[in-house]
Amino acid sequence: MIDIRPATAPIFHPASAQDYVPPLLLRALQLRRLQNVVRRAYQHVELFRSRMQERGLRPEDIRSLEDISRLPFTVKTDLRDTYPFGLFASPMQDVVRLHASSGTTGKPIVVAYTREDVEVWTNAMVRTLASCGIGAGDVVQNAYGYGLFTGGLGAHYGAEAIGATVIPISGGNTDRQIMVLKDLGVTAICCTPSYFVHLIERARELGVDLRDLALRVGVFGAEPWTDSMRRHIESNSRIHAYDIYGLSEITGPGVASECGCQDGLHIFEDHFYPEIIDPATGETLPEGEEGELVLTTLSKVAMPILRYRTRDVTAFLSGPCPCGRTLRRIRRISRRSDDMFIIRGVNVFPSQVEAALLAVEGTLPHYLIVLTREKGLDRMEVQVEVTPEVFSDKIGALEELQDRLVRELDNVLGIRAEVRLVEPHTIQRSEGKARRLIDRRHMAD
Ligand code: DLL
Repeated sequence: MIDIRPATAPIFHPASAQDYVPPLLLRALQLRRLQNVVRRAYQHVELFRSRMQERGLRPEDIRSLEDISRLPFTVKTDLRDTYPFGLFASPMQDVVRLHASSGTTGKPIVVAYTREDVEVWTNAMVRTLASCGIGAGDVVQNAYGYGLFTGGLGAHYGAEAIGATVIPISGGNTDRQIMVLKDLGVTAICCTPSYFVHLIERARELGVDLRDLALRVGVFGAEPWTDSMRRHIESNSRIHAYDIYGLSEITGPGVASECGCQDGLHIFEDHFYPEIIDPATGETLPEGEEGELVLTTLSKVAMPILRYRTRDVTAFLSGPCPCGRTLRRIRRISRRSDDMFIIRGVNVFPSQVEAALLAVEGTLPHYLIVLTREKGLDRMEVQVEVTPEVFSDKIGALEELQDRLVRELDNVLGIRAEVRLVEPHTIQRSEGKARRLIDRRHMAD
């Protein structure tokens, strides 16, 4: 049994009233907002207008929510191709904030907010924090990066607006993070899950056991993580670890959040309209089927986005949530469709590797997948750190652990991977999004 501090009584914040609206009212609101946003996109953004015209579509043709499927998709390259301001629907005079997200290649994408957009974003973050059980009186250590990344300022505005005390520490400087956690009576922390795993470990080295502190909630997101990782975090820190989701193109954090039930993330549907499609055909999938999440901003002024293909893979959860929220839930995002790699003909996602590794006792949740090609043959090596106890044990124990991991990976993935056990601290720690995969196969071509 995981020993977790009891949650405080559920917190209801007035901003969360929208989380409980009867579905019929919500649908009516969504339709009105969808019609507005389509009109705005059509009038002010050349790309949306020309794509709609190509389909013979005019804003008045959107008469029901189902009509959304007649609209064209938007993809990441559209944001790159129109860099920097091509998708703005407002003059710069009305834009009060710019953020940017650097992809792995080429130019970043730039996103814009009017004052009203910042208010909507803040409202979504207040509702996110409230659903994670945070309210006035909490002391929130915000270790998401401040800057062009949306995590830092997004969480900051939400935490301030909810009436909590915010410590804007940003990412990095781990020893100072631990001092602050301990000395300033921090009750909630916001950061990536991988960074929190690092904090737990470093705290232990400094003689601090997070289980003894006032910390009771973690608001984790910005990267995929598994339920096994949640169990590791909760049992090693005695906090409730919640998953929050968002992306710069749509607003930043605050698109969806878990509630106290920790069973799926509620989408703030009054601002972000979700669809799940078959990534191959673009067709909308029936409820419960796994596919690509597509989002339309319903309230964005400066940069409305129609049917954005997130590449994030999930499914709608059916049935009402015991928390009483009427907002639809999605399953936690375990992967991106473009995360997948193919090794010897088998499709593999990093999250499957994580689940396999954490199922075996003696490993730490620090791992790296390295793909290489030798004489035309793909090789997959999984480097994983082992606990200091295992590492200092006899050679035999290490070999046995290695065999167990190879077998577990074979079970889960259906292929044989090589496993390299490494000492604690060998794999580079990240202060933000962790890097789990290095693909060196192209170098051999
Ligand atoms: O990561 C916004 C954010 C900040 C979300 C803080 C949550 C907390 P981007 O840098 O634009 O924005 O990256 C967005 O990160 O499309 C997903 O692939 C991934 N992602 C975000 N949250 C989660 C999550 C921020 N909870 C991209 N689970 C998204 C899995 C996530 N993946």
